[in-house]
Amino acid sequence: MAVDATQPYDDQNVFAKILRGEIPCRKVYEDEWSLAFHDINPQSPTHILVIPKGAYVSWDDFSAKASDGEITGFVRAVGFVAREAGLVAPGYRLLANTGTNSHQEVPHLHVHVFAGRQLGPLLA
Ligand code: DGP
Repeated sequence: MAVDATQPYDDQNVFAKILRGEIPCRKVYEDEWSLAFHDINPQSPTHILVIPKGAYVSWDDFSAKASDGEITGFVRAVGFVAREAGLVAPGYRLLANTGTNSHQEVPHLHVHVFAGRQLGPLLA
């Protein structure tokens, strides 16, 4: 079910459980601010999710409430993950679904990193 991006943070969401180590993930990268892991249902040969460690429902919540350190750390982590995976030269796409119309399903901010094939038009 799609997420209402204005809802309060639900600490029982699946990415909160991954952050607490209650359910496993295939980890790609972790630092003070961020965790990156492979999507369970990949839509491209490389499909990584990068999430902030803080409790933010969506891009809206994060951009409004996160500290400058969290925002800088998270943005740098997304770039680092893509660079370390060798995705810069072939190219990659970032996507952060926010709210009902975008089809956001997990109510913890996540940036999708899609790569490994020629991607289609932006709004498929
Ligand atoms: P979105 O529609 O933008 O909210 O994308 C949610 C993504 O999260 C979707 O591509 C599948 C992925 N996902 C959902 N549950 C899990 C999980 O338990 N583990 C992992 N690794 N990914 C998950």
